[in-house]
Amino acid sequence: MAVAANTPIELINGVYGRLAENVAIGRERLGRPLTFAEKVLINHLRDPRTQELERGRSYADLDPDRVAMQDATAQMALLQFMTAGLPEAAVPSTVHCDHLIQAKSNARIDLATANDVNAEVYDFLESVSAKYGIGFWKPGSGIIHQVVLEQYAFPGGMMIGTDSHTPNAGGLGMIAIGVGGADAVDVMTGYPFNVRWPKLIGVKLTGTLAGWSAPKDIILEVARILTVKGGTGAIVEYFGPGAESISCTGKATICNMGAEIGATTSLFAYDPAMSRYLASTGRADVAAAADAVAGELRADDEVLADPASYFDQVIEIDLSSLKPLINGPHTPDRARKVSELGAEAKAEGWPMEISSALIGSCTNSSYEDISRAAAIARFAHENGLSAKTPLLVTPGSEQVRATIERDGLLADLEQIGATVLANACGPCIGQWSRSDIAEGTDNIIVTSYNRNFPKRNDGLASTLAFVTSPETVVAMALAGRVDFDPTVDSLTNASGEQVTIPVPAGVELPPKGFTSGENTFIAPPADSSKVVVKVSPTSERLQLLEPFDAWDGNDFLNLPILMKAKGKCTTDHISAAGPWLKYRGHLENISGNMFIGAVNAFTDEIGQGKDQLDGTTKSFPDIGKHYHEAGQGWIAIGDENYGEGSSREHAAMEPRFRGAKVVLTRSFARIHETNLKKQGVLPLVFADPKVYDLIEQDDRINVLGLADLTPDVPVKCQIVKPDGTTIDFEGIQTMNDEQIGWFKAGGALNIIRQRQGV
Ligand code: MIC
Ligand code: SF4
Repeated sequence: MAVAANTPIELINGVYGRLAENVAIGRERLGRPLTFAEKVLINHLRDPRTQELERGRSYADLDPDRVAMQDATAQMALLQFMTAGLPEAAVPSTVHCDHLIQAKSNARIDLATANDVNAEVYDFLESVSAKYGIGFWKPGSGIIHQVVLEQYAFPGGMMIGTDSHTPNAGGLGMIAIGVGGADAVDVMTGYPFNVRWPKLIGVKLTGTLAGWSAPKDIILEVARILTVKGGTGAIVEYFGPGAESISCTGKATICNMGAEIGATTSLFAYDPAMSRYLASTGRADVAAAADAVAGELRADDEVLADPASYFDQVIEIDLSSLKPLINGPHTPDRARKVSELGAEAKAEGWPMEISSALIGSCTNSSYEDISRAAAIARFAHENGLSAKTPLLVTPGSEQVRATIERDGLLADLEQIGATVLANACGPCIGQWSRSDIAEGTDNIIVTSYNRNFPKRNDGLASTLAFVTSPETVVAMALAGRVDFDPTVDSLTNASGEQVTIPVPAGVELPPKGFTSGENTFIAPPADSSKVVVKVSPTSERLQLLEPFDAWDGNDFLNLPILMKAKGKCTTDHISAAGPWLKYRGHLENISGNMFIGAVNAFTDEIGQGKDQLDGTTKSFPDIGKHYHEAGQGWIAIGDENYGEGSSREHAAMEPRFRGAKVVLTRSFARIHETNLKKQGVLPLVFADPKVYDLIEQDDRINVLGLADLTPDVPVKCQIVKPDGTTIDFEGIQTMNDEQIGWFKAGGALNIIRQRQGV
């Protein structure tokens, strides 16, 4: 299959050609009008006539139009794909090199360094892409989600991506779902993508954004309302008169950060802003095709008139009264108005000075974002102001970088002291070689990113990170303080005058059009028979995968508790990023980070606990290694929303590799729960959350009746106390028959391998 640097119009026409018929089937089967998300989902069902459509209950088999993978997750996804025995990927797929570039000096030097230090991994990804008909975006092309929005996304399409912010493409009306690599392998091997038929949350937007308020403030407000787990199992569909007032890239910002509330995805209906974006990015043909079916690229009128009857939950936000927000630290749902941050910082004893300000990331690095940030910078320079903190800028893509350079926007930012980094994730994922602050020094950073978990940006536990809009970040960089509210406060310039920053005026799309910059795409060759995929057996960064063992048919008895996590335990806590990104293609080496960020509920220590085999205190990864070598299966216990954040399946594969049998929590984040199922680890949820408190360090856990696992029937479990007494409890499991099959086979990949006869 030829994979190009865009989605062929024939593919899009195919999707639109069957849309009306499938929507009619959906309306008839459900006996009611449909929301936009339902239309897109039904149009991608493998069998729209017979699949069950019960929200929050049935599992659906869907056929996405595309797969996208980024370099930090593609390695494991493609190592798994390689063991499946297929000659090429069954659907158009792409790999994007964005996560592995470390930000240290500037774009040119950092990219050259990345090409050098990551050569082995880039060579592997380029050759494995060539071998299996996958498009390859070289380092420097930009962040996966921005490139997908510019090149591949289309209204009414459906894709999956091995990154939790894949829903960014919802800004262009696509159902785009973040998944682990094993889900991508399903689709690339021609099997359907299986996901729970989602619940639907409707967000009605009225009014228009005014003053300093930006699209980012809408999603920060939604995060405040719904919290980090409020979107779990749901698609968030935005509609209402306010929706049309937001640019396509602004919509993408909102959908992108839907990952922070655990939503399956988020999307907006097709509208003129999307059409303008398509035309500006060289896809007027896609806009024309979408125009022809525009009536079905939106919710039915009845739904818009009476949303409460069709959505499981409806939230209404008046954009005209929405004030600029800033969320953090440590969690993206801790919101307050920018104007209130100073008082809160004082009350909490946080530093008042900002140590660094950063704009960019897949959430906020569009032309419009940079143009608003640059407008502030231009004004500041003309009025004798400059940044009082380091200001780091990561453009979202090579196309955005080349265009903002041509249009003088980068120069505007550099004039106030900004440093332009490579078109990559950089400090958003701990790829920030920061030397100005040492561990233990409390300091505040403000970013236009999406996540602000501890240690996420610079690896320092003492950094407090806040997320806000790019324009607010730049204004705060000029002030250098958290108690600055750009909507009312003024700044003193170099000549001692008071300067008030005017409301930043952005430009939705480049008036002279985009310029594509350097060509960074490599299409796979027509004949890949001569391509050799090289993995050195002595490599520290890449390791071929061995299939995991199948379940041995026995109940799990006397499992020691390797780790009981207290409070937030995100995938960053389970499998840290930053320096560990270099081992993303080497399961054994990356297992050295297993649970190093988790807070031990028995001791409050981070990353270490008691080895039950020898009674000593060790790091969690060392305990895992010891249990593995001793053949001792074990269990991990988690709190609420366990596995929040990233799609990285390493957070499931490392425990699996080291012998985890069960992960038992108060609740799971969607992608992580699926990743555990896919790898053959049993995810269970306490039927009674209070049982979590009864589990002590030296207890063991029994998980019984596994031979009779039945969809949705809770599993009988016991806490075994050191004196042999037991406490019975139930573990809820949410597996369907197919997923029970994955568990028994020792992971979904073993089933694919059996089917392929390898
Ligand atoms: C993230 O933002 O946390 C990441 C890094 O992009 C992850 C993917 C990864 O861990 O490689 C995500 O969002 O899924
Ligand atoms: Fe990259 Fe950050 Fe976006 Fe993840 S959230 S894809 S690390 S820019």
